[in-house]
This record gives sequence, structure tokens and C-alpha cells, in this order.
Amino acid sequence: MTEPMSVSFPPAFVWGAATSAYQIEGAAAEDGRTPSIWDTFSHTPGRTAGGDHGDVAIDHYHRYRDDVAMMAELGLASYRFSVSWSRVQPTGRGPAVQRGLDFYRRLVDELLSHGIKPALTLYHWDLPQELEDAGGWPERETAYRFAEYAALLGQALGDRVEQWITLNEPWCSAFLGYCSGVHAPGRTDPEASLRAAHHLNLAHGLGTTALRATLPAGASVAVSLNSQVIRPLSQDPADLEAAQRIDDLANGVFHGPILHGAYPETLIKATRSVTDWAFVQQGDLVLTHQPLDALGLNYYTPALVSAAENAPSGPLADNHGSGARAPWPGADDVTFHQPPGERTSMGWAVDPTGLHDLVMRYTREAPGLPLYITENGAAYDDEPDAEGRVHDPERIAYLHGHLTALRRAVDDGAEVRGYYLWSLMDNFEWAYGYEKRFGAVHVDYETLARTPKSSAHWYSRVARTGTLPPLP
Ligand code: PNW
Repeated sequence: MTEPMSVSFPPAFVWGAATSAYQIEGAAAEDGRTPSIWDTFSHTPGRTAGGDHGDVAIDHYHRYRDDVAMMAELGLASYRFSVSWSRVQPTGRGPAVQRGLDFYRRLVDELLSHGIKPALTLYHWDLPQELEDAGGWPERETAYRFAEYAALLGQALGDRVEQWITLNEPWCSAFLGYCSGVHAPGRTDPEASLRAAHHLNLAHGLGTTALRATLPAGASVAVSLNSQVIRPLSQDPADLEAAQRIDDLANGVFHGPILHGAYPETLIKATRSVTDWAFVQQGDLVLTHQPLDALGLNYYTPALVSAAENAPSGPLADNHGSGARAPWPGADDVTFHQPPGERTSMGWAVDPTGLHDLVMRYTREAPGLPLYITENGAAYDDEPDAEGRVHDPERIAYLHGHLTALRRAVDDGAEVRGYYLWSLMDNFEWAYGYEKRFGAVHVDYETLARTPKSSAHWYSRVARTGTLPPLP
């Protein structure tokens, strides 16, 4: 076999790392911030592992200077973070709170002074609780509130942030939040989850328009989808149909309105028992279909599905779920299977070919649109050794495999411009609390001390050279 000695990326390729506000900031009640749906959810008994919450998280709100210095030491070219909506607009409406905006201005200036490009995500799941109390994403009004919030941020930071992302993974917001209920706000209402999906699409479109009105020429507006790689268990027509149904609910429901200005007909048909889609108003699909400067793709693992009648008994996947509280409205008769092979500590199968396939799919879906991998990474149970060093060879192997697959997609004609490792540091992993460690940098949850793992040192060489060092 001819294995290439080294894998190199184009010189302009952007190497970054990503985080999100609720997962790292802490300072939950400081400087005027009010609860988001994740504050409420994580303080509700039984919702998160160990009752963990983000009150302090990893205290990034107070340690951002040191964190940025660490990014600079690692040689990162870009940092993707998100803004806590309720820090900036505590009620989800009205004028911005200056102290809230100031934090992000200080963070951005710190990044810029180290030559690190900020990539700002407006919404990474932390809806102001007041907006949820008014109905949340199933209410159309929430989309208009998001557009107003987007404009406030654009006015405040448009002079210094070039890369904007409207929503992170609207699939999680809609279907984990309102259908399976494993994410905030924890509702289990399939009809509401489809309304939520539509209003997230509308929020993206209205937000993009509002943002553009405030941004100077040259700014880039994108959305990050956790576009899922859905594989049928067999070529049996029933399994292919099951895979199509899940693909529509995972991908088409967002990229349809956003990239093509239409919901897939197969989606409308397959969800007829759940909704008549009457909440899609005349003109909405023009509003959702705004020109984009780039598309963000988040990838972790593929899904393997079959028709229920074709499901042999065997281990089922637990990440995407099957059964009564599955996050798939109208697809109760689809079964999810554990893909073969190695798994991370999330139980997610390690499959770099999925990243290649995903990037090629969106190269066909949106020809010419620049693509960024806005998240990719893995959780492992990393602990420091006696000398305080953290060795995570599994994570290095995961990154090496996925970056090799990504390079192959570039060879195959994909316009991939950058890659953001999830995550820079260990952090609050939503319903899993602090149990799952996705960081390239270890965080000691007693002292909050940061220690770059061996993967951080490895990735630092990638970021500095644009070439993958051999596996250790
Ligand atoms: C993403 N799923 O979450 C998020 O964008 C991050 O905030 C998160 O920490 C990271 O991936 C790791 O989980 C996901 O069930 C959560 O398919 C769940 C799913 C996918 C992505």
C-alpha cells in the first residue's frame, strides 16, 4: 500500500478551535446576564448528569485573557466562540446591555491583538428564558427577536469581526430541545419541534438580512449545520426509504429552505401525520433563502438506519435515539443501529469517511460555496499522569484520520477553507455535564487549571505547518 508520507493543506487554510458561551463562560448572573433555557434546564433535577450546570463552567468569562494567550501559544489562526444572548439582551428584546457587549468587545480585541481571527456564532442554543416563556422557537415571534439581536451584535462588533455564523446546529435546538427533550427546554412535542425548525430557518434568514445591513463590505455570513451522514443498513428499498426520511429530518429540513428555498417534498409527505406545515407562511421560503458567504459543517459520527421491520436484534445506537422519545417526528418506524468499529467515550463510532462524504455531499448541494468544518473532535476519558501530563493518543488518531479524509475531499474538488477543532478546552457537555471531555486542553474541575493535552501539541504543529505530523 502506498501511504503518503505527509498530508499537507493549502497555505491559506484556516486552522482554528471552537467553543460555545454556555459551555465555558460561567459568570451566569454577572453584569446583568439573566437565565437562558440552559440555565433553567440544567438546574432542573434529573436533566443533566450529576446535576451539572454552567454557573461557573470553566470560568472563561474571567480567564479569557489567559485562554487567548494559550490559543496564541498553540498557533491558532482563528477562534470560533458564541455570544450568550441573555448577556447582551437579558429579556431577549430591547436595547443591548453595555456591560454584556463589553465582554465580547474585550474578547475580540484580545484575539485581534494576538493575530487570531474571531468567528462569532450568534446562537449556540442558549435562548433567553423570557423568550421561551413566551413560547420559544415554536413561536414565530422568536425569529424576529433573533433578527433584532443579530443587528445589535452587528452594530456593536461589525467593525472588528469579519466572520459571522447565525445559528449553530439548528437540528439540536429543534429536535433535541422540543421533540426528544434531552436538551433545553426539554419539551417532547413533535409538532412543536417542526414549528421550531421552521422558525429557526426563518431566524437564520431574517438574522442574515439584519446582520448584513450593519456589516461592512467583506464580512462573511454563514450558518453551521450538524449535517448528518445517514447510511442505510442495506440496499433494501425499505431501508433506503428509512434513510431518506431521516436524511430529510436531519439535513433537508434545514438546507432545503436555507440553500434552495424549499422544504423537500418527501419531508412534507412523511410528516403529514404530525403537521400540515400551515405555519410556513407565504414568502417565508424567500426569507430563509439568503445568499451565504460560506457554510459551516459540524461532523462527529455517521448514523446507520433501517426500516424497523428490517432491524435484526443487536446493539442500537444511543446517540441519535430510537423509540417513543426519538428526535425524529413521524419516523417512529425507523431503527438506528450502532455502526461497526471503534467508539469514543460518547459511544459515537469513529468513521473519518463520513467527513469526506459529508463535504462531498455539500459540494454538490451548494456548488462553489466555501465550506468550513466548524466542529470536529472526540470525547475521551483523559486524566493527567503522575507528572501532570495528559496523553490522549486516541484523540490524535481521531484528528489525524479526519484531517486525512478532509484533505482527500479537497483533492476531490471540495472548497474547504478551514477547520475548527471541537473543542479548545474541556467544558460543559450539555446533558452529559462535565463527564465528557472534548478538549485538546485539559481542565481540572477543582482548580480550573488548563493543561494542553498531547493532542493540543500535535494540533499546534498542524496549525503552524499546515501539514499533519505522523502519528506518535
Ligand atoms: C455539538 N447528536 O453537539 C455541539 O455543537 C457542541 O456544543 C457539543 O459540545 C458537541 O457537538 C459535542 O457533542 C451535538 O445527538 C450534540 O447528534 C448532539 C448531537 C450532535 C451534536
